[in-house]
Order: sequence, then structure tokens, then C-alpha cells
Amino acid sequence: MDCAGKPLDLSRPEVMGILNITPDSFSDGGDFFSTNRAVERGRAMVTEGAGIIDIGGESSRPGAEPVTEQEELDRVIPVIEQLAPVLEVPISIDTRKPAVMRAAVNAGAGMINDINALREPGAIEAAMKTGVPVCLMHMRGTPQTMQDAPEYTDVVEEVGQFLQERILACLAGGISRDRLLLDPGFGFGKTVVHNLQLLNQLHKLAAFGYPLLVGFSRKSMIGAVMDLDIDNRTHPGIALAALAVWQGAHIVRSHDVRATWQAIRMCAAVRDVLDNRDGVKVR
Ligand code: PT1
Repeated sequence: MDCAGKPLDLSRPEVMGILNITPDSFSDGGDFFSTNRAVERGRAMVTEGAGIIDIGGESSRPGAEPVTEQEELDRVIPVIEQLAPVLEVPISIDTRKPAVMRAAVNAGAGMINDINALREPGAIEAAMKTGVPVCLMHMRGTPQTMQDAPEYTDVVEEVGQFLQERILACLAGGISRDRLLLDPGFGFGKTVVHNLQLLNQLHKLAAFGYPLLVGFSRKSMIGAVMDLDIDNRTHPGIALAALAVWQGAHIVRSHDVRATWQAIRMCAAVRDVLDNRDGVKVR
């Protein structure tokens, strides 16, 4: 994929390193010191193996409060401006807002990661005009409401149906097929069982033929199964990443870049061994 001039090679699985620019993550978001710390963290994640860095200024954890457009811009744009020229890998902008999409790509971002799958009014047109790839994610409800007793008859079927509808909306809005990625949205309006069912059957979504992005890192589904608090979810999260890559996922969004990268490249070597007739070379 061409991410605003920076290539993203998805012939092998990649880690998307998470760079949250929220007051709790980098003290005050926006000031000189927090911008510098965020830039350093972005560079460090590339050293650890990240193939793309995902920058977000609005939390989407269950119950998180929305952020104004100006606040979101103030948080993410300075970091993108400083990081884009010094990173060899692309930056994605994790946002639902059309104005943030436009400003982020102008500042050097090479992908749009929208947990709302471009459903905000004006988002399809804004994304189309940027020319960069777009990840369409499934979410039932909003981060404020999404965990209020979500129900599905067949979660895999319904998530697949939603993503197909969003693909059609994007194609109708002038975004070409080869710019789209899909994400089932683990933790976004799903019970623990729904999340496990989606991962169990992830190969069905991979069969749509679009690059698949997944994110489990530190999420409550791990806490629920394993009874672990948020600071102790790394290892089970890596197991989930491995299961996703085994079924065809292309990008794993994670805080734990080095461990996730090692696990998924090892998985890909096993998965692809029959195609690899001239010896194993993972790096
Ligand atoms: C994701 C994702 C994302 N996740 C994409 N973007 C978050 N494409 C932010 C919990 O249950 O999976 N894919 N951007 C983070 N969101 C959550 C959701 C964090 C649920 C935590 C939980 O703990």
C-alpha cells in the first residue's frame, strides 16, 4: 500500500505501534515536553519493529469521554509534524472526525484509522480527498454506550455485513478498493464471548480479500478471561495476535511492539512455509 509516499508492505504481518496522545498518556498533551516524549516513543516503537505508528488524540476505551475537534487537533498535529519527517514508516491517524483526517494527512500522516468506519457526516469525502488508505472498523454504538448489553444473532455474520456495507459506501464515495483495510473492532460493542467468536472465525473476514487489522492490546476481554489487570495483559495479548495472524490478519495494533513483532513473524514463517522454497528468512 502507498501511504502518502511511504510504502507499507503487507506481504508479511506488521505491528501498528500505539501512540496515544491523551493527557493521561503524555502528561499534558500538546505542550513542548509531552510532544517531545511522544515523538521519542514513536521512534522507539519503530526500533522495536513497528511497521506503522498509530496516533490518536481521543480515547475510545469503553466509557471514554469525547474530545472537541480543537483539542484533538492540538494533541495530534504537533506530534505528526515532528514524527513524519524522521520516520521511515507511515503514520496513521486514529480519528472519527473529518477535519482531523484532513489536517493529519496535511501534516504527514499516511493512513486513516477510523473506529467509526467513516460514518461521520463528511468523513467519506474528506478521506477520499486525502488519497491515503483507510481502515474501516466495526463498532456497535459509541464508546460511551457500546458495552451496554450488546446483542448479536451471529456476530461474525453481522460484523461482516456491516463491513461490506461500509466498503460499498466508500466505493460509491470515490475511495478505491485498494485503499481499504478492515477491522472487526475487538472490544467495541461486543461481549467477551462475541470477541472470542470473532477471533475464532477471523479467517471468514480475511476471505473478503482486504488487508485485516486487529487490536487486542491490553483490552478488557483479556482481563475477563484471565482475571488480569491492565498492566499484566501482554502475554495473553500476544497469543491472540498469533491466532489472528495464523488466520490471515495483516496488521496487529499493539502497545507491546517488540514481543508482538517477534510472535507474528514467527507465526508467518510457519504459516507460509510451503511457499518458502528457498529457506526461512523472517526479517
Ligand atoms: C482497534 C482499536 C483502534 N482499538 C483500530 N483502532 C482502540 N483500527 C483504538 C477494552 O475493552 O481495535 N482497531 N483504536 C482502543 N479501544 C479499546 C476498546 C480499548 C476496548 C480497550 C477496550 O478494554
